[in-house]
Amino acid sequence: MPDFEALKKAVISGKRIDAVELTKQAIDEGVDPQELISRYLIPALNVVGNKFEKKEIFVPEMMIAARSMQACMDLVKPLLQKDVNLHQGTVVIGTVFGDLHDIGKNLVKLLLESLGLKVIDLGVGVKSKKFVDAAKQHSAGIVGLSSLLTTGDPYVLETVNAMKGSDISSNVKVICGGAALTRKFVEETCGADAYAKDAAEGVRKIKELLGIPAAPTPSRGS
Ligand code: B1M
Repeated sequence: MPDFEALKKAVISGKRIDAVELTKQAIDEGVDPQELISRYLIPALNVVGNKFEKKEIFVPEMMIAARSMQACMDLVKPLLQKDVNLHQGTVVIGTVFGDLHDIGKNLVKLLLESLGLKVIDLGVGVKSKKFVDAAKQHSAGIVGLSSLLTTGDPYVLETVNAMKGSDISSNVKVICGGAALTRKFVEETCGADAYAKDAAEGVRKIKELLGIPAAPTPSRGS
């Protein structure tokens, strides 16, 4: 069995080379890449967040841990990119203005691309106008906002308002996710079409909003 606890520890303590080596081992042993991300890599960063909150570590350590996670994600990425040529629709995605966190956004992007959706990634610190302009330019069916900081709430609201007040509002749905957000704020206060608590829910809701049928559940014994 791959040493998952060692992998978590390597990410938490920012030992990038060890983290990469342990990820390679897990991949070689056939561990499911999505499980690797959701059961070990994301929880490792949650531990980092808790340590930061308790002032046991500071921004540089948090940054080094994030880089280790990203190096592991780079290894997992090709395993998730399967049906990239299906073109089932276009999604514009970005982290809201004032916020530089992008690991969650990148994960959502990766999962969407693996389903054959075209993703226009606007990066981090994105202003509301840029979301609207990109949605128009690319005839997107969905605009996805990521927000990790509570100070980002006004920009989430501003961006949803800008999308809903634009002349393309009837063609584009808006979905928001990220640790700072709640369903109530996103759907009731901002009036977005959907909130997603994690990447898997985000992908499922984006498919629903675009009218893409859910994958058939394998029948018993198949
Ligand atoms: Co920052 N940071 N950080 N940070 N950081 C948090 C978010 C924080 C909660 C840590 C803490 O205090 N516990 C805290 C925010 C507190 C708050 O606002 N309530 C915080 C802070 C305060 C800060 C700074 C202000 C610190 C400072 O400078 N004093 C600063 C802000 C800089 C800025 O943005 N302007 C800062 C900086 C950084 C680093 C640069 C060091 C680094 C980011 C590196 C990077 O992203 N490239 C960093 C990190 C790594 C974190 C933590 C530890 C981990 C974030 C992460 O990547 N998680 C984080 C604590 C935590 O979250 N536990 C923290 C893994 C990732 C996969 O999860 O992004 O939540 P997440 O995405 C999830 C879901 O939220 C969802 O799906 C993903 C997977 O399931 N999701 C979506 C996200 N976007 C979605 C979009 C969707 C759908 C789902 O549809 C479109």
